[in-house]
Amino acid sequence: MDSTASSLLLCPPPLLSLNKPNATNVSSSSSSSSSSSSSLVFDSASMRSQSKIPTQFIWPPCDRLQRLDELNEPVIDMREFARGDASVRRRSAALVRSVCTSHGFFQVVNHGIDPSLISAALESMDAFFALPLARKSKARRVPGSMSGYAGAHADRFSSKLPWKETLSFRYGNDGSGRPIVDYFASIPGEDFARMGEVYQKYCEAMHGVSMAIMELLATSLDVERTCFRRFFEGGSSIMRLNYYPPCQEPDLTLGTGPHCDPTALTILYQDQVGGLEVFTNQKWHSIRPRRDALVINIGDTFAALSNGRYKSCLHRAVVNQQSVRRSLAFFLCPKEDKVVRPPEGLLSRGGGDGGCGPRKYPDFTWSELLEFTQKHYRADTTTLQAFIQWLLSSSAS
Ligand SMILES: O=C(O)CCC(=O)C(=O)O
Repeated sequence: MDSTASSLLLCPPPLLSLNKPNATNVSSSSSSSSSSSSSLVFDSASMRSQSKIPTQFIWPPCDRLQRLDELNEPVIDMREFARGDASVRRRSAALVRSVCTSHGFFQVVNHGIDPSLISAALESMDAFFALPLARKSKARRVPGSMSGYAGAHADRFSSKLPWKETLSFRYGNDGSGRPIVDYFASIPGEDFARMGEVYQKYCEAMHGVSMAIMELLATSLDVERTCFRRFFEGGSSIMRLNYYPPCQEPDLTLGTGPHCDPTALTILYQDQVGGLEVFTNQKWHSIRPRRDALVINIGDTFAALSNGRYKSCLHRAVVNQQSVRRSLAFFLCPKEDKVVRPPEGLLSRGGGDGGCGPRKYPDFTWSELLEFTQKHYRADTTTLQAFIQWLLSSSAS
């Protein structure tokens, strides 16, 4: 993220208390905090019968600034990259380098995912989110867990709530078992078992795409082709289904607030409704949905792996008055104890020859960043900077 741009156009992050373990931007005195006893219940069907949205969903004007243009970046053809000759591969890598140094967003086509698998994943979402609240609540996320159903994240926060429902679960690629099938089987009900099969296949497919993209990113940074693939071996990624109901006052709220993903790489499929926006050149830009494309966002962990050469993509999602919008987000994560450190090939080049100069971030483990975002900090536009300050202050004390 471009911090200059964000300080000009985005709400400044709340002041942090940086003493581990109490560092938080959601401290109990903050309006962002929530106690489970006072959680708002997000029942969008009944909320829609009211003319106004509850105040907890109203975002500050600086976060709601209108988008201006569409972002029309060229898309990357993954088949061409995989099968093309050296000059084709160089061209794709150069394109990726240019967008990742600028804003960290691109789209890929010919990614090899069967369109019927994407349709099945969207249909399963429809079936899940159409269930009565009491049934969905059987899968409710329990505090401290990454997995489960959440309405507007009202179990964690009490202001700037996103106008959406989510279902999240983990996908481990250590080759043991079928974790998503097992997760869905643990939620009572026949329908859930079928959904587990769909999302197991979907995550396996997304993991495959993410590894191909890691090769593309390695080529673009001119480091050993498989170094990032190997880095993510045995990791436990996160899948999130985002369901955005229509909203009677869409200009006052957001479906997903402005943030950079703390994870390494996000692969997002958005349906044809539209709503994803990316911040670059000091403006918000809409991303026109493409049926054939997957959206790729660089996340904070990859920004650190590239020693800050690549930007973590600052993005948000808006809602509308008429239609439900759905997105499928796969967040690639390394193994929790993996030390996040740029590859030697990048560091040894220093600032010249496409290198990236002195170290920009200290070593950290993915579990430290995950814990920071789960327990101490609500992911926003400056998560990585806040995390590094927290890490440094805690190691100094
Ligand atoms: O729905 C979208 O387009 C964006 C979702 C997103 O940013 C997220 O789930 O973190």
